[in-house]
Amino acid sequence: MHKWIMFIVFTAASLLGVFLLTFNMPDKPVDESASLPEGVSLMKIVASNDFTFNQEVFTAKVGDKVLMKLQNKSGVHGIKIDELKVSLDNDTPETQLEFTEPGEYVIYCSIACGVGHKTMKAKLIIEAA
Ligand SMILES: [Cu+2]
Repeated sequence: MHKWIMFIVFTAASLLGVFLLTFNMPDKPVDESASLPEGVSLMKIVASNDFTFNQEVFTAKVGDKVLMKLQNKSGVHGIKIDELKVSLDNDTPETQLEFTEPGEYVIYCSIACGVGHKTMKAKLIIEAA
C-alpha cells in the first residue's frame, strides 16, 4: 500500500515537472536584430504603466537607419515624434527611419493612458555624423 502511494506521488511529481518544463518555460529570447535589413539597427522603445519608457534618451547618428519599434510592456501606449512624423501604436508598432540631420526630438505617449500620461516622454537625440 505504502509503495503505491509513493509511486503515485512520484508519477504526479514527474508529470508536473514535465508539464512545467513544456508549458511554463520563460519565453526564449528572440534575436529581433537578426531579421533586420542590412545596415538597419533596432531602436526598441518599451512603454510601461509606470508612465515611462525604457530609456529617457535614445540616440542615433545622422545617416543611421533604424527600425523603431514600440513594445507595450504594460498598459496601452503609443508614441509620436511630431517632427519626424512618427506615430506608433499596437496596430502599427514599427517604422523604419533614416536620420538625415542632427536634432533633438520629443518622443511622447500618444494614447491617454492614465495619470502620468502628460509627462510620459523621452528624448531622441540625433548626433551629427
Ligand atoms: Cu499615455
